[in-house]
Amino acid sequence: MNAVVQADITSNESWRADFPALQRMVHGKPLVYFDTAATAQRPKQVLAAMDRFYHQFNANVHRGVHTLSGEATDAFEAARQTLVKHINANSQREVIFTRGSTESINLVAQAYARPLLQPGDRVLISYMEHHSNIVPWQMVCQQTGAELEVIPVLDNGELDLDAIPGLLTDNTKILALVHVSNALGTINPVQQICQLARERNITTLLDGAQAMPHLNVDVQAIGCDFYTVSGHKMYGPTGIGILYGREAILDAMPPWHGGGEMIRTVSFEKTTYNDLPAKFEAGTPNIAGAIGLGAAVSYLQTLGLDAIAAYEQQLLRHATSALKQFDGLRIIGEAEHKASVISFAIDGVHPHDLGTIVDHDGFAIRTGHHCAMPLIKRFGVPATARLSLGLYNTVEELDAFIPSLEKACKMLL
Ligand code: 7TS
Repeated sequence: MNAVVQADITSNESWRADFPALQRMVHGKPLVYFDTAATAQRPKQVLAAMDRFYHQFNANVHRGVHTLSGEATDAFEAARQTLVKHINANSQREVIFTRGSTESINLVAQAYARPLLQPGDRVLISYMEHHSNIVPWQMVCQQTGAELEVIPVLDNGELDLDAIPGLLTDNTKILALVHVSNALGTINPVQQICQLARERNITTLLDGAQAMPHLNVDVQAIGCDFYTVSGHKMYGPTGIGILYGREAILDAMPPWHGGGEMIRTVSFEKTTYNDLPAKFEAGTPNIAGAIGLGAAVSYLQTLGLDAIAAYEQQLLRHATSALKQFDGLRIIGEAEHKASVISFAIDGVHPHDLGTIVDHDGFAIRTGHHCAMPLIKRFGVPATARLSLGLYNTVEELDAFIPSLEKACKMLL
């Protein structure tokens, strides 16, 4: 390893110190948190921003003339503006606060796709989707008579890019694709794929839940129509995320949820709707969550996503080469472009048993199908164990994991 790489690897001590939860012990051992893809830990900057809201200016947004309501509204809208800039949306009208990627995808399926789709139309997804980018489309296909088509995945965990042009037919109306796979770590060439879809007038939605903590995302450069974000996977709070949508499309869509905030006038005869983004934000939003998400974005910007990505890539390489030494261990997903997620299976060892044993050594890993059942089945295993690494993990933690894994295998084999 050269000097530059060494310097990068040891540079995360100050980052790590920002995460209070990492100080705790589990079963008498220091916690090693390898489950960031399920949900990340939060830095104190995010916790402080949310705390400030509740301690100092807790009030509802967009509706009071009083001081606190004004302050809450300003902080809420400032958070939106932070996200607008971060993903390079055109304006605040293109950034809708939702509960996260799941809700964002359901919003598009019900408010955009449902009125559009006709029997015989097609929705194209891929084999590596999280259930939240499968089930909403199955539901809307059942509602409309449209059909679901699936892009295959190759043995190395990459999308079968050669298959895509043939699947973009005249009947294909929507392509919904994950940007970074939660189960394989694969980073898909979304810009190239969105270009192919755009040439055929196919609307594109990207599930960005796992991309946002690892990559600089520029929705205009990618050229997608919709992009979904989950705050809790990018060091922000749970229960908050966004839907990015191109303004012309959002404008033409009917609202999804009805209620306060999304209206301009209401009478029993007729309701008129508010402008974007309020049209899609019925009810009191997760104000503290939005403020926390804004703080998480600012935190990532301060560290720099390029620096984070470079550091995580070193962790990924280190973990991959250490795991490859293991007899009977198979890494599932070895795409050329990967985020710091490693799924593996060990002959004769059930991942759940493995996860339980290493937990006693303080290691939090995820085991199971990772809400991607068709994909895990495609690789011929019932489940995998997954290490998902964040900006706070270290080489020392990875090195400590290997003896724990060895111990678990000795007990289980
Ligand atoms: N899309 C991807 C790619 C995901 O990884 C997840 C959650 C979701 C969508 C859903 O996000 P939510 O914030 O709406 O829940 N993935 C995982 C995981 O890998 N382990 O637990 C949850």
